[in-house]
Amino acid sequence: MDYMLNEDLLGLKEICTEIGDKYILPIRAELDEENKFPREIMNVIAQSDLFTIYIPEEYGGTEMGSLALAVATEELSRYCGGVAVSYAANALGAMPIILMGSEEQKKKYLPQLASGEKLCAFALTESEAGSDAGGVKTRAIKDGDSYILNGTKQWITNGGEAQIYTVIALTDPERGARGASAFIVEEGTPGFSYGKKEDKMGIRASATRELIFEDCRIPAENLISREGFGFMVAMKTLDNSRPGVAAQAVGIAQGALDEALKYAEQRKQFGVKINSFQGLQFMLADMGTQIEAARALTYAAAGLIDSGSKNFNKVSAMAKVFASDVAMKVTVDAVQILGGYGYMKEYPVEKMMRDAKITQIYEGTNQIQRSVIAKAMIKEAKRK
Ligand code: COS
Repeated sequence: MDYMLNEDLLGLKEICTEIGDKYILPIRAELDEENKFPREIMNVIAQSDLFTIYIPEEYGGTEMGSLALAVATEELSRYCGGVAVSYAANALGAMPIILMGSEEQKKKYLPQLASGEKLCAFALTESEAGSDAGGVKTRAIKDGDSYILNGTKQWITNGGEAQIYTVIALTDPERGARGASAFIVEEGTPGFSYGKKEDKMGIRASATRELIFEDCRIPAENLISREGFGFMVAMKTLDNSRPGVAAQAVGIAQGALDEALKYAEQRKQFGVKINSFQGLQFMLADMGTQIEAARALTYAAAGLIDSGSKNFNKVSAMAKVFASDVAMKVTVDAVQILGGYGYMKEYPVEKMMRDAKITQIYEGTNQIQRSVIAKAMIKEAKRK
């Protein structure tokens, strides 16, 4: 698929390959084992200007776009899904400001995020509001020139590591999803603290944590867009970020296929290399074909966003659902090809299998994606 990438994107991919070889590969097993956030790698990513690619030029970014973000996320994910999501979650967190923030908010926050001086996170999910994003309970009550936030956000990627949070809270609970609003909350604001850090099945290098707001007073100017626009901000953010999850899935799957190919070339049984067996060749062929198809759809979705189209939520969801299902299947097959060794922690494929699972769940479960896709298709059919 490299033919789909111009010189800039190939150069970007090469930078990520270098970061992967030099900084991620040697420590990915340790990060996984110890549930350790890759702070040093985030610094390297910042020095390599990778945080700039989704930020507009006038705010310190390089504005390379969604395809560039997908390429970088994919390549980092080939090495470690946990490191890659720690990177990509910054784009998710910054998206509400990029899409709907005021000029003042953009000027204040985006340059710090582009340089990597500060990390960012997006806080929508709560214990009772997962797929039902409109069911959030966190309250934001206007009090003079401030809003006072109360509530708990759950499973926030980069929680406790980021300094800037975009948070969805209800300003008008009577109106349900239409009463939600989006806010910027900075680390260190009195009344804002972190809850427990989660112990996860996969992507263990990434930090997943609760955010607790107890009478947390933030300036009214930290409201993104207008009161009542929070659900829309969240939906638009997710539409934009889902190709990133797809890219993560493609990268994880590619990493697993690379390992399976390497092993099948070295491993001998019955006196021959196991890649000479047709049964195994067919598995490899299907894995490769599925990955290329997922990659093509992911690049198409990201490319559609970059084209300026406003109508990408269906394709965005399609890429996410397809690529994540491929990643799950491919990583399970990679473990199968490595057999007993694949099941052991000495080999990286069991980690890749664990890392792949979340891509079917977060940023909207694959069941929700299918419902988004179907709704869009039915709407389109009615228009014809
Ligand atoms: N872009 C812009 N607006 C959107 C939208 C989108 N993608 N999707 C919905 N909306 C608008 C609708 O047009 C509707 O507006 P009005 O109230 O003005 O009519 C409003 O938002 C409510 O839409 P809807 O009735 O479809 O909302 P639902 O509660 O049925 O939920 C889903 C819609 C399921 C798609 C949404 O809740 C969702 O995406 N859930 C998954 C959330 C998620 O990804 N969570 C992961 C955590 S974040 S890492």
